[in-house]
Amino acid sequence: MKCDKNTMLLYAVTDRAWVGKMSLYEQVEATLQNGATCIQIREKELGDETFLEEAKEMAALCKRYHVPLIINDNVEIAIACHADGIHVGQEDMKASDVRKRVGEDMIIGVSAHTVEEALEAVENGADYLGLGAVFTTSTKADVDVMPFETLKEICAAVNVPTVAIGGISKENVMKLSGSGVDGVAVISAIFGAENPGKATAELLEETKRMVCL
Ligand code: 3NM
Repeated sequence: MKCDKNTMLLYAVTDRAWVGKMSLYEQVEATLQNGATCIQIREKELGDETFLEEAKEMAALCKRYHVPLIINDNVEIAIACHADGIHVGQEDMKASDVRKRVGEDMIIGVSAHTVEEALEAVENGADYLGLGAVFTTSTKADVDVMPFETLKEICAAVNVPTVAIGGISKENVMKLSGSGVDGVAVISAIFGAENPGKATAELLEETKRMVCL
């Protein structure tokens, strides 16, 4: 499966910091029921065995909703759970090395912060780009806020789908209008919400307005 720009529309990235009243599985199912177009499992602390168990469950869940599952950073887990894709940052494996390991069919996403990084990632075989942080965020440490102009320049410079990330909420998503991004990736706006399903539905409506759907 290759990456379609509609897949980027509302891209939900998990964070178990918000697990409490609902399990991560329940949170993800609620987002799927309310229109998330892509799910990324992002686990920074979990051991490989537990991560793989979770990834397999999530892969089966996403398949039921016909929504692609992307694994953050861990190529071996992505292969083992038959994920649709893998997402890597600038400090992780290069897209060209990931491609050698995962084969032609898996979606490869790469985080980029400048036009140079974006062009290099595409050259190396990225199927989509994650661009951020577009707003200040407390979810990830040490991220710089990307000027709107840079976001716009990157979107104009590349021929792959793009998704904005970082501090995006239903209140500010319209500020990305005119940037050229195909959608938004969020953590706290969905997983930090009291009701992740409702938060997904509301953000989806605003995001559709932002990309003029
Ligand atoms: N990557 P929230 S910002 C995982 O700029 C991640 O590359 C970023 O979380 C980047 O939606 C970020 O809660 C955190 O702000 C996104």
